[in-house]
Amino acid sequence: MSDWDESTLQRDIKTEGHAPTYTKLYNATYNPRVSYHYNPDVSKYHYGVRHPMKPFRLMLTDQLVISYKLHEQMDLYYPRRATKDELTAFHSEDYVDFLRQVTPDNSSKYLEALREFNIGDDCPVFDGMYDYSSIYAGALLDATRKLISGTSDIAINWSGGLHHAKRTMPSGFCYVNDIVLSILNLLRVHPRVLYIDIDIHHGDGVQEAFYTTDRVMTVSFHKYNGEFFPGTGNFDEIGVKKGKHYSVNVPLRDGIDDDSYIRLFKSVMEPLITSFQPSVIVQQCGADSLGGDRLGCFNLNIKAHAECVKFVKSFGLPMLVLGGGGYTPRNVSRLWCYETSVITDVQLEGKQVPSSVPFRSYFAKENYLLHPYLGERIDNKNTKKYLESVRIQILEQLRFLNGAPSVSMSEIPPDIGGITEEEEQALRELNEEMEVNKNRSEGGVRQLWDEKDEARKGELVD
Ligand code: V1D
Ligand code: CA
Repeated sequence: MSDWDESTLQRDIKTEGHAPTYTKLYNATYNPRVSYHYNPDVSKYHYGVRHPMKPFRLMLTDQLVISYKLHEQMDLYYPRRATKDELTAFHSEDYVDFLRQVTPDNSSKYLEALREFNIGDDCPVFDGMYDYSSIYAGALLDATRKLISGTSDIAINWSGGLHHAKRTMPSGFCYVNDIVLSILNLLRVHPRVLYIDIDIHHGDGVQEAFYTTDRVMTVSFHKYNGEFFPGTGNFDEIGVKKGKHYSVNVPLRDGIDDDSYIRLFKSVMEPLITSFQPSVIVQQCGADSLGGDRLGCFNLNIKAHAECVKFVKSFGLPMLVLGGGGYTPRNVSRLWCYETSVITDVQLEGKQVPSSVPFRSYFAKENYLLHPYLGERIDNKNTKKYLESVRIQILEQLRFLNGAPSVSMSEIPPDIGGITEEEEQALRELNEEMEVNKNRSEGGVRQLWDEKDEARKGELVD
């Protein structure tokens, strides 16, 4: 497709409909099976007119993905909702019951509970709030099952990534913490889970849930000045007990640019992945770290954000890719569509979004470009000296890791449901084998895990 002058030339939509929308890039070494998990019902919910979280951005994203025909490169799933039992694997029963029962019409009967459960401007009671939460959580559990069964190498759920929700309360637009639910499931089969969060806000809910364990390493890049929501995420939050050193925080100032962000991201993540040796990676790709975001204050362009996803993918580990924040819907959808193309190894054709995109007028402001320039809008307060000190402090923290912790599978979390009987049986066998071998050296255990990862692919069918 050419980059034509919109004002003088008529689009020939019929001809354009046959033009290729992407070129497949063949990768000789790694061709992951990618699955895409999207329940269109999630985009129908509404937090309220003045609220910045707009679930319809998910519909816009899906429409771009489909218009570029990226569905041809993935297995598509229409996931079911999460059940109450699945939600209470992390959340308290009282809180889940409250979410199920309260509505805008009956909320006056729940005044005390509204206070107790931190309901307010950020997390209002809106129509269908429980259904919305169980839809996005169900989508991530579906994606997680595909990874666990070994039938996907990378599973995408742009509706997930609501990283602030706590066990007994919502926080920062997040009611249910789908990420924690997903990681609890992954821990049943994976010795070490790495969680990476590039939303501009600190991934506090996920960090808190796994603060005492060395089996989940959480890493969040975010704006930090002690006041910016949620106010946490300084260097000194490193985890406690067994989890000490397994929470990593990268506090950034306003206005960080593409080159500095990518350089810092790679220079931290490369040694971290090599040292922790995760067997699976969950990446939250909040789009509010883009330049021009309604709530954000960084200067990142879409390609820089996506470079972080590409870099993580290059390690060839099973991966869950999630959404998160993002408050300029047209940029959110451009980003997540482009990241879908990076994950599926295709190059999108043309500079403008396809003419077949419904709601194409949303992209008119930047002449329909897929990659509008989003940089240099905010003064960059991250000096070279500051970024170097951030890098050094984090590398210093990584020195305490002493390689990957070996794992006794007796440490798996309590039954959390959502796994089939067949998978349970395969897991029992794996755990028994692990017990037999628990006196092996650390290197041997790691090798055993590799062997088991291979075995699991055949044993666990979806
Ligand atoms: F601007 C608003 C208008 C209406 C309602 C809320 C907001 C708003 C903007 N920023 N709320 C915030 C943040 N809250 C506060 C607190 C309220 N004060 C008393 C302090 O500053 C919350 C920002 C949440 C960000 C969520 C997220 O992007 O990290 C996310 N990730 O996944 C899903 C959401
Ligand atoms: Ca973050």
